[in-house]
Amino acid sequence: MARILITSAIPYINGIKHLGNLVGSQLPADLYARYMRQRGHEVLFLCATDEHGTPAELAAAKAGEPVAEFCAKMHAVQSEIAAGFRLSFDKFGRSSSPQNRKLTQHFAGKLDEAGLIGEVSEKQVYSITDGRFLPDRYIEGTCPNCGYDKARGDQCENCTKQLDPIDLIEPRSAISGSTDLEVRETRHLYLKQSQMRGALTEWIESKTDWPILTTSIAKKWLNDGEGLQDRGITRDLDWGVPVRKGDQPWPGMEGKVFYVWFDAPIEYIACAAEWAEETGQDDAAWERWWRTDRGADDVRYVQFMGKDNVPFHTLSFPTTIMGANRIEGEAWKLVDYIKAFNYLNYDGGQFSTSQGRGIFMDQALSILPADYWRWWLLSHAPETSDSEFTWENFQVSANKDLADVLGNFVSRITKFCRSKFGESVPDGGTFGPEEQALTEALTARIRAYEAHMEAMEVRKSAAELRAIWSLGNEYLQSSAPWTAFKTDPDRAAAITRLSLNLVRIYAVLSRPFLPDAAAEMLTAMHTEDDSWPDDVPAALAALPAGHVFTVPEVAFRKITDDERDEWQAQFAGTRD
Ligand code: B3M
Ligand code: ZN
Repeated sequence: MARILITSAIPYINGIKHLGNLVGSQLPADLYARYMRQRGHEVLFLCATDEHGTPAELAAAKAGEPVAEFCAKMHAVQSEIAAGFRLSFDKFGRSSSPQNRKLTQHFAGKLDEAGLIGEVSEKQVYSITDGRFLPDRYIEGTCPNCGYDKARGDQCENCTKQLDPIDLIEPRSAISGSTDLEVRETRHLYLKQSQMRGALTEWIESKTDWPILTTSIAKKWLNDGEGLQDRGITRDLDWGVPVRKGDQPWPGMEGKVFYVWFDAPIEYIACAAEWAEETGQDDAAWERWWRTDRGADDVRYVQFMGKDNVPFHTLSFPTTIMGANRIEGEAWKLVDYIKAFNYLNYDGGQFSTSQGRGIFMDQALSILPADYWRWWLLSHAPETSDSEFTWENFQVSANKDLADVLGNFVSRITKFCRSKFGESVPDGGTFGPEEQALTEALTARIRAYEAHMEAMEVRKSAAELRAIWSLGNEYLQSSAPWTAFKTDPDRAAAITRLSLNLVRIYAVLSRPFLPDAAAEMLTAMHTEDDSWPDDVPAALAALPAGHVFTVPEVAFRKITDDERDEWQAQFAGTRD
C-alpha cells in the first residue's frame, strides 16, 4: 500500500467552469484518486477555488457584491457542482483561507532568506477615480497601429499587436471608464527564478517518465530565456494575501498583496492543512503529506492540469519549493509526476468562459446525470492532441457504450434470470471451454486496464473498460442461455450464474468512471462486496448460488435524435 497525494489545478473563483476545464484537471484527477483508493492505497485528493487577483475583484464588482462575499458564495456554488459531478475531493479548499495566508507569507520569508527575492521599482498606471493601480489589461484605448477603439493595454485584439499601456491613444480605465489616469512609481518584489535555472533543468531532465506534453512545455520555457525571467510576485491590489515576511511586516510593501499565481499553488499545501482542521486532526496529519522530514518522503505526489498551467507548475512553483528548501528546517515535497492535458474544443470552435461559449458544468448536470458526461469526457480526454465535443459524437458514444454495451448486458442477464430462475443466483451446471476462454480474456483485459489506470492513460483505460464490457455481451451471445435453457437448464443456470457475477465485477471496475451506475449495480446485486478482481476465477464466484438480487432500473437510457438537436440548438449561442 502506497500513499498518494493528488491535486487538481484549482479553478478560478470568478465563474462556473466549462467541460473543457473539467476534463483537463478535476475529472481525470478524480478518476485516478478513485482508482487508487479502490486498489487499497492511502489517497489524499485535494482541490480548491483560486480566489485572488483582479478577475475575482472585477467579477465581484460586476455582481455588485463585496469580493469576500462573492468568493464565499461562488465557492459554495462550485462545491455543489463538484459534488454533482461526483468529484471525490478529500477537501475542496479556498486559496483565501487563513492557512494559505500563513503559508504564502512563510514561503515568501524563506525565499527572501535564501536570497531569491529582489525588489524593483516600476512605473504603473494609476486611476485616480478608481483609487487603484490598473493592471495592463484593465486599461483600454485606441490602438496606435490599427485605430481599434477597444484595444487593451497589453495587446490589441483587432490587429494582435502587443502594446504597452502608454502606447494607447486616449487611455481609459476598463473598470470605470475614467480617463483620469497618471503614471506612478511603485515598488514590487521579484522572485529570482533565473537563479534556479540549473536546478530546474536538472530536475526536469530527470523526469524521463513524464508525458511529453509536460516536459516539452517545461523545456521550451527553460530554454527560451523568455520563460525563466524573474517574476513579479506582488501587486497593488486590496484583495489577496497581504505581503509579509513570515509573521513580520515587509518594509516598503505595506498595502500590497502577493500575485495570485504566487499564492495559488501554495494552496495545494494549505488545502491539506484545511483538511486536517476540518477533520479535527493536528498539524502532523497534513505535514506527513507535505513535509519530507515528517513522513512525506514516501508519498507519491501527482498533479493534474491543462497545458496552459504547466509552466507555473514546472518552473514557478518548484522554484518556491526548492528555494524554500535551501533554508535549514524547510523540507517541502516536490511533485513526482505531472499529468497535463490538451484542450477540448466545442462544436467547431473553442470553449470560452469569457464569451460563454460551450457547455458549462451546471448546464451539463441540468440535462443529464454525471455519469454520461464523465464517460464521454474521459473516453475522449484530450491527451495526445486537442479533442472536440460534438453532440453527434456524444449521442453515439452514450448510446453505444453505455446503453448498448454496459446497460444492455446488465439488463439482459438480470431479466433473463428473473424470468427463468427468479431473482436469485441459480445453482447447478458446470463450466466448460467457453467459460475458460472468457476467464482468460477477462484476466488479460483487467490486467491491461490496471496498467493503463496506473499510468494515467485515460483514453486507453476507457477503451479497455469498454472492451471488458463487450466480453460479457459476446459471451451471452455465443453461449445463448435462452437456447440452452430449452434443452439443458443446468447449463443455462451456470451461464447465468457467471454472468450475474460479471455484473458485480463490472460495477467494481467501472466505479472510477461511473460512480453512480456502479453504486446502482452493486445495490441491485444486493452486495457490498466491492473487492477488486485480482483473482478473476474467484471474483466470478463471489455471488454464490442462492444469492438474491433485484433487476435494476435501466441505468442508461438512450439520447434521442430530438434531444440531441434540441441541445445542440440550445447551446449554439453564448451564455449571458
Ligand atoms: N486557477 C488557472 C485555471 O483555472 C488557475 C490554476 C491554478 S493552479 C495552482 O486554469
Ligand atoms: Zn490594433
